[in-house]
Amino acid sequence: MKLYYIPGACSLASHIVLHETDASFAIEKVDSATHKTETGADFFQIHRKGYVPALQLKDGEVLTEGVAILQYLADSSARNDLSPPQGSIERARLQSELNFVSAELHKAFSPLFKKDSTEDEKTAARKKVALRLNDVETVLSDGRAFFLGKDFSIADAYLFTISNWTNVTGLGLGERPNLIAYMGRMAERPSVRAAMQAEGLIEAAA
Ligand SMILES: N[C@@H](CCC(=O)N[C@@H](CS)C(=O)NCC(=O)O)C(=O)O
Repeated sequence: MKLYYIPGACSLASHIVLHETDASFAIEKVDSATHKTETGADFFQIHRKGYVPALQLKDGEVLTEGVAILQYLADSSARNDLSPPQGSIERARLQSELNFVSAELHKAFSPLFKKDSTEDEKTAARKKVALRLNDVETVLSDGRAFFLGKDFSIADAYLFTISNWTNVTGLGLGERPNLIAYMGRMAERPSVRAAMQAEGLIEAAA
């Protein structure tokens, strides 16, 4: 398998889960400005919408949309603890939180990254992000270690990746002690460190 990624973008969630599964995979960087990959390929020829993540499977099919990629990686892994079984209420809760991160948190950040956003759009985006992060803080305030409870799931890879954008946008995590502690725990997870190192976001341990 090959993951097309932009360093620190939402594709980091898929990258983290690839490390969780011990799958055999390669990564290829995409330049967000030129849409060329690091081997010189035109990324639009690989994924017509031109955005990451895109996961090229062994048979050549290119799977897109982060939530679908995360679920596919969990379901096709030898590990059975990255996602609850199909048909269970726990699985439905996972889908609920994956959709929350995708539609409510991830997309709330978008105006902060667009060059042509107005100041009003950016102010509204900051408010929306704050509202969504407050909700995450409420969820984590019962002392749970992970987003869905006591166990790591694919939702954590996605929540960590998007919440980490509070760094690059200068928003910070604010007065959210549970989220701050959660982000600290996640940042120490070997899969998170491995993916972040490979994307050049953090240095390798000395
Ligand atoms: N709906 C897509 C959105 C993916 C997306 O927003 N990708 C961004 C990075 S986080 C991207 O590739 N932007 C560059 C571009 O659109 O050219 C998903 O959830 O996978």
